[in-house]
Amino acid sequence: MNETMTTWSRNRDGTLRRQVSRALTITVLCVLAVAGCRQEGAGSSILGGPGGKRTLSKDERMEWWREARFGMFIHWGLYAIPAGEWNGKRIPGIGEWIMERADIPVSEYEPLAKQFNPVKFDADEWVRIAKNAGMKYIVITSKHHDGFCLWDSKVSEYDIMDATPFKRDVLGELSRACKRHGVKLCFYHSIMDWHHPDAQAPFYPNYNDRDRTNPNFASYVENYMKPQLKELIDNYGPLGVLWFDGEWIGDWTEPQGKDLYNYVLGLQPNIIINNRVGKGRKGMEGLSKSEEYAGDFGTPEQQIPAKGLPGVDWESCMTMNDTWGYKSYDHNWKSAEDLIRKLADIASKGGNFLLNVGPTAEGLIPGPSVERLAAMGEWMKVNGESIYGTTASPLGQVPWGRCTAKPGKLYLHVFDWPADGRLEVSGLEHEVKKAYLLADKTRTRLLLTLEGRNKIVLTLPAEAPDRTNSVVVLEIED
Ligand code: H79
Repeated sequence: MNETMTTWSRNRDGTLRRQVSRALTITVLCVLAVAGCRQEGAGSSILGGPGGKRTLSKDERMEWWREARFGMFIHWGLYAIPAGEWNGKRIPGIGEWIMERADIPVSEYEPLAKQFNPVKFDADEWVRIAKNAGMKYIVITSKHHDGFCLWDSKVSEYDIMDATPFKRDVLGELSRACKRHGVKLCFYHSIMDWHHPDAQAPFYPNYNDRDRTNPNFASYVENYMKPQLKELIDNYGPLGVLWFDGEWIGDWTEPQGKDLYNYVLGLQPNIIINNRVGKGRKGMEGLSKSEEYAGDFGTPEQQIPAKGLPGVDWESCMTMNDTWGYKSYDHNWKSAEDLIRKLADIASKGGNFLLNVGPTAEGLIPGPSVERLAAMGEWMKVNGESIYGTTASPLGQVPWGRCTAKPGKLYLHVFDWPADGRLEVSGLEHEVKKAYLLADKTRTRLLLTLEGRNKIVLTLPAEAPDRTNSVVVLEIED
C-alpha cells in the first residue's frame, strides 16, 4: 500500500503549500527531474497559489533580480576569529579557507566556536549599510566550506546556537531586519563540508582533494544538507536566492545538481538558484557551459566578463580587498572610484554586482568597507536610475566609459570627461530626441549635433558633475 497523505498549509506570503508524505514527494521529484530543470517559458514549478497548479516562468522568477543589479555578499563565520593567522603565522590566501590552507584538523578548528561571541553584531545596521549603498539584496553564508552554521540547525550542533556563547539566531535577526528595510535575503550554502564526517572531513589534510570521494556522501546529502536547506527556506524565507558553492568536489554530479535544483524549487517555487548547484560552471569565469546544466544564472568570481552578454543572466561576485572572510592584515582595498566604475561596467554588460564584506569576529563590517559603500550610495542616489533595471549596452564598447539601456533611454556613463566638451556617440540605431545630465534635476537640454546617420556629438559643460562617472541620459525613439 502506498500510504500518502496530502495536507495544505499557508506559506508566509499567503500562498498555499501542499505537504505530502515521503512516497508522494519522491514521485513529484521524479516527475520534475524527468521534465528537466531548465524550463524557460514553460515554468519551473508545479506548486503555487490558491486554486491549484500555477507555474512560474524563469522570467517571472528573475524579474526582481534583473531589476536589482546590485547586492551585498557577506562572508561571516568562525574564520573571522583567526582572521588570517594560525599559530602566530600569517596564512596566505583567502581568509575563509584557513582551515584548509593551514591544515587545521577538525578537532582544532571546531573549538573556535567557543570563542565566537560577536556582541557588536547589529542586523539592522548591516542591512542599513547595504541599503544606503543602493544594494537590493544580501547573500550571507548560512554555511561555508568549514561547515559552521549561522542558524540553529536541528540536524547539527555545530551552529551559532548550540556551539557558541553568543546564542543568538543571526539569520533570524537578519531575516527580520531585511523584511523591515525591504531588502531581499539570500543564502550562500556550501555543498562541500570540511566538518561533516560523511562529506570531506575525512580528507584532512587535503579537504579540497577533488580526486577523493566519501562512500557516505549520499547520506550527508539526504540527511543533512537537504534538511538544512528546508530549515532555511521554511524558517527564514521566502528567500531571494540560494547561492551554492563547492560543487567541484569529486562526489558531486550534474544529476545530483538537477535533483537539488528541483528540490529547492519544490520548497519555494519563486526562488532563484545559481549555476554552482550543478557542474556546468566554466571555472572562475563562472558562466555555464550550456543550457543543459542546472542553474538560473552564471557566477563569474573576482572578474567581469570582457564583453556584454545580452540575454544571459550572470552576476560577478567580488571582494573589496583580497579576501572574502575577514583578515586583519589585508589592507589592499579597491578604491570607491574603481568600485563605482565596476558597477557601471557590469551593468553595461547585462550583469549584477555582488560585492563582498567580511565582518569581524566582533560583528562589525570593517570601516574601509563601510566608507566605500557609503561613497557608492552617494553615487547611486543621483545615478541609480542608470543601473537599476537596465540591460546591456546596445552600442558595444565606447571609448569614454560605458553605456546602459532601458526602453526609450540610453545612459552614457562618462568616465573620461572630455576636456574640449565634445562627446562623440557612435553606433546609434534610433533617433535621439533629447540629452541631459542625470545629475541635473532641471533636465536642461544638452546641445546635440548629428554627424552622419548613426553618430551624434554632445556639447558638455566644462565641469563633470561627478569626477568618477557622470551619466548623460539620451531619450531615444523606441
Ligand atoms: O566563498 C568564496 C570563496 O571561498 C569560494 N567562492 C567565493 C564566493 C571559493 N572557493 N574556491 N575558490 C574560491 C577558489 C578555488 C578554486 C578551485 Fe576550482 C576549486 C580550483 C579548483 C577547485 C573551481 C573549480 C575553480 C576551478 C575549478
